[in-house]
Amino acid sequence: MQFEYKTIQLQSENAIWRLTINRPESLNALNLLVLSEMGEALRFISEMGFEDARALVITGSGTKAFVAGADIKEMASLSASEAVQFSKKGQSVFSELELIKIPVIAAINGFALGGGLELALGCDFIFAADHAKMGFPEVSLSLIPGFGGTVRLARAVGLRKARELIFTGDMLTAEDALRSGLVNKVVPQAELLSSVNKRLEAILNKGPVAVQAAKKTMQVAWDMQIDDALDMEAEQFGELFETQDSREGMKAFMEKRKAQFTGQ
Ligand code: CO8
Repeated sequence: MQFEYKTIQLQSENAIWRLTINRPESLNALNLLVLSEMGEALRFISEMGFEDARALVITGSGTKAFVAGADIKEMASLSASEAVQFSKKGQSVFSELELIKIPVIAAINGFALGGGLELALGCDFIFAADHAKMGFPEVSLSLIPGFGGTVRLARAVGLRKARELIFTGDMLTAEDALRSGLVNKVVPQAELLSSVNKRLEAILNKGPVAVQAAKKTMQVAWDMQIDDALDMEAEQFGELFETQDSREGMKAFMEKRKAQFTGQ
């Protein structure tokens, strides 16, 4: 399938989609067009059925940068109200990413700065190449993160570490990021996409409706009071008992065979 995007590339293999931010001349910086095209691509993928879309990998083109932030050259001329609009546009695309049904893995192949790290934080997991560097350098521009970073970084690494990173603008190496719990795994650049695919295999063998329910429950319950969150978990747990896959999963266990899931 051919797509007409100018700033991203979208491809799929065996129902695993890969979205590549493709502006290498600007270290894949996010401008309004990238955000619009990403939003369009996410809506396209989210309308697909189980057979056609099982997971999404997000990466940047080349080996130098995942995404080096929002496009500073485009941002420099924004008025205050245009900056609010730009911020809200990025926030809404990354929230769509967070809520898309299928698992999403960020494959950080170089610098992930500012808006780039905010993009990665909207993904379910982060894998990083060993030369990757990440951080929030916005204070060096006398700005703050504006695509969700002030909220999501604290949730990922805790408020104290997040404050330190955002107040100083320091960059973390991939190994530091691993130690902080910001990334799940660090691998050599040449193995980045194959490692992501290998991890995805472990997920794709499992009941897809259950993985989606786990994603939704963990995402939505995060903002709830504990009693409401536990109610939601119980409801989602119950709903799975209405699926063929959960019957098949439990039956296969008892019959000592591998379950055949259909996404129903
Ligand atoms: N925006 C636009 N262009 C960029 C960006 C960027 N974020 N990053 C790099 N580029 C461009 C450079 O200008 C350069 O272009 P040119 O050759 O035309 O001068 C090209 O990419 C290559 O970059 P460098 O020559 O700088 O490469 P280096 O290897 O010397 O340095 C760095 C790499 C360290 C990554 C460096 O490019 C850098 O510091 N980039 C900016 C990083 C940054 O500050 N990111 C945060 C941006 S602000 C942000 O993300 C806020 C998000 C929320 C927005 C809310 C809206 C209001």
